[in-house]
Amino acid sequence: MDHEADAYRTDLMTITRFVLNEQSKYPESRGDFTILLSNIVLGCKFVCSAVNKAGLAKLIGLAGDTNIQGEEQKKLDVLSNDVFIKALVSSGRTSVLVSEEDEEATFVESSKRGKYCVVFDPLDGSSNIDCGVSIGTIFGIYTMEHSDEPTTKDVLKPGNEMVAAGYCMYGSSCMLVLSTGTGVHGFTLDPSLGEFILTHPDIKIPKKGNIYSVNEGNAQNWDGPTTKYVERCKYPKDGSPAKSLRYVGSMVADVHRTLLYGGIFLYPADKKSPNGKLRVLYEVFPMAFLMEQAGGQAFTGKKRALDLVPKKIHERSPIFLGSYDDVEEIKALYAAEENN
Ligand code: FDP
Repeated sequence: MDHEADAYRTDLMTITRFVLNEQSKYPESRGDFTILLSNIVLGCKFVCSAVNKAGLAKLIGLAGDTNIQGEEQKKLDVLSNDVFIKALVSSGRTSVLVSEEDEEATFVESSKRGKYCVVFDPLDGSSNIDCGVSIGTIFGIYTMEHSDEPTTKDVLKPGNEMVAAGYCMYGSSCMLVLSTGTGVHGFTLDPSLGEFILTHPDIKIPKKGNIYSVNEGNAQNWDGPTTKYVERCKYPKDGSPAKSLRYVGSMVADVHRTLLYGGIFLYPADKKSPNGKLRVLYEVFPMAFLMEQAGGQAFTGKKRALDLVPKKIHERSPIFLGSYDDVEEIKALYAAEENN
């Protein structure tokens, strides 16, 4: 009998146990982060279950539709947002929440406030919802360093000040990938237990990959360095094999594959969107944080992504992230252009 495999199957490292273990390394910790995270996990489980039965429950389609009972249907992303906002407020551990779904930040009422600020996209990849392709939730967490009235300044901070970031991917399995600043760890939802179990400890991105991921339909509007880089992916000059192209069009799915297999994910600026498409606070920063923690890099075309200081909560930025060597190559192309 394979005792080692048996021990693995019976000694289940749930995400809560994992975070409690981490917390025990900090004697001053009072468990606030564990409570916050368990509310995020609850939101992810709810969304996972809603995504799985979206077709059956008629959750797909536009908000404003009415169902057979004449009740208004909530679009899946609106519903997900409601669930996350309520879970985060009721945790009693948050003060400022920024969601992709809400134009304004949410300031938690004083009786329910806590020391964390959470920026999130409750359901990213909305164009893929109705056809059942992988979508996800992305989140980043900051701490408040004061006890004054919370403002948006508490989240308009560089990504390198985040204390944790992660995403949950609703795909062929439901996976939550988390970093609290000490590496990246992946947990897979066991639907029969209703628990996220550690399945991918200490994820490291390969130093170089053979996949590039970009919306090539925008190619006619790209700048010189991006055009040159993608050209090199297809026609390498050094005799190495061409890279494969993979593009789901859901950031979580594309970044997840990049993290596990290596390679590069690009959402560059183009003539139509000079600041790119993806949002700094709840797309670029969390994914850049995870990439760096896994040994990769994240670059905006000008600087390290985590060093950006956003001025608005829904600000956008170009982003190139993935394997260390692949990002190094695009950095060199932008540097060369700057020196011309
Ligand atoms: P979506 O528009 O479907 O919500 O920021 C949202 C996002 O998806 C990302 O998840 C994804 O990487 C990107 O936009 C896809 O954009 P394109 O359709 O322009 O390629």
